[in-house]
Amino acid sequence: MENSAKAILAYIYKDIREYDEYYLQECRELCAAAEIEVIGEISQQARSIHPDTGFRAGKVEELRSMIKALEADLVLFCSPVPPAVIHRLGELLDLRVMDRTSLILHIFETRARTKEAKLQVEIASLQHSLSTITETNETESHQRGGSVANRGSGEMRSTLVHRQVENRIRQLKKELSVVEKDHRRAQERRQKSVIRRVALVGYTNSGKSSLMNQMLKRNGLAKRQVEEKDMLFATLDTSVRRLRYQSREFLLYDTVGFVSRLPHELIESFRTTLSAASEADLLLNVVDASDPAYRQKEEITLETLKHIQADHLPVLTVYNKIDLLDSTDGLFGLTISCLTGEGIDELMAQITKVLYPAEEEMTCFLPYAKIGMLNRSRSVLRVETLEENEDGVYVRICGPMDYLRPYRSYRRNKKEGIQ
Ligand SMILES: Nc1nc2c(ncn2[C@@H]2O[C@H](COP(=O)(O)OP(=O)(O)OP(=O)(O)O)[C@@H](O)[C@H]2O)c(=O)[nH]1
Ligand SMILES: [Mg+2]
Repeated sequence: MENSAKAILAYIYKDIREYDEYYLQECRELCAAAEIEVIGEISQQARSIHPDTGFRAGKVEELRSMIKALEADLVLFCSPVPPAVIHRLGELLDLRVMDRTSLILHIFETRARTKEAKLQVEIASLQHSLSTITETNETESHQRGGSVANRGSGEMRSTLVHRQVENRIRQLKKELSVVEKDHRRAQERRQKSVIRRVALVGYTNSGKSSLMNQMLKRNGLAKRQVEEKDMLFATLDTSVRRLRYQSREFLLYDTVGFVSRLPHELIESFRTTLSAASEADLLLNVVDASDPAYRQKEEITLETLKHIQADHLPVLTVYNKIDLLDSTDGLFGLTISCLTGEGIDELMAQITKVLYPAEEEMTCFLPYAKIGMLNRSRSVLRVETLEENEDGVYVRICGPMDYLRPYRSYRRNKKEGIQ
């Protein structure tokens, strides 16, 4: 799609209770992200969507005149309409008509930088076009009576296209599984290790990458910063960094942001990327508290977590961008600013408290042959004191009960050991 296309937003709703201004506003923001200029809007209240054109006949004529008067080169359907409607309305108006899913896919396409993200987006786009071809075929076949004898050459052609698209998807999935292999291996290694995992989730542009960068700075790892940018879907790939707070370690994952009703094709093909969130021990829901619609966006994140089967995980809600607020009254959660650094230390303390609850202390004597145990659990257990003698070391270790269990048989009071 050419940049700065001029679009008319189309919206159909059943009744006034279904009219969702927030949802429309989000569509306008998505257009801005795709550099599409919204030059007009048209909506209709209707009990059902017209099976051919979405809008009823009179509205279609109104839309036609609007297109002419405003010189629009695109109609974007914000409300869900069947792909066949998009297709036929486009033919009828002789203009590009697209749905919201295609718009989001287009934004992802322009943002994808790595091979993995590019493949994931291409698969999602092809899956979406496949559903369009299938549905358009089915509807047209139904309208013509559906028998094989009634199939026209157009339908045969689309069956062929359907097959070609399927083949291409198969080929791309193979390529993707090769690219993802390394990531999966690293992920499996991390799963086996005892180190805890924290994932940043939240609405797109809420400040997830900025938060990761703030935490990296506090760990003296400013060089390992990730890209933060004032744009929707700046991050499409997952980045992971090892962080430490008061000698407790955890892995922090920064990943793709959410919007409402994230297309299922994207969720499906970004499954490996999103697994960073669904397999974490703790999620940080980063909310842009300066956004008037922050409550809806907070909810959208929780909804999306359900879709990716991550809603059973513990979540800490983090209200970001408080430097833009006069007051933080009414925000029940952690309040931070990635711009000024306010609240970041408290957040890190809170993270480690959730990750490492119920800590215990134990003094043990470890013979030198067993000293490797300490290295293996170093990321979870803290060594408070360590004293060597000829046969081994006396250590006082501190950490979660579960992780201290293997040390029980070495438990020794220092006095006992000396005697
Ligand atoms: N004023 C202010 N701006 C912030 C703060 N945190 C982040 N930003 C800005 O918000 C914009 C988005 O930040 P990112 O960190 O890229 O947001 P994200 O959640 O990673 O976004 P996606 O990767 O696109 O989902 C950037 O322009 C940041 O500079 C903050 O605390 N205060
Ligand atoms: Mg980001």
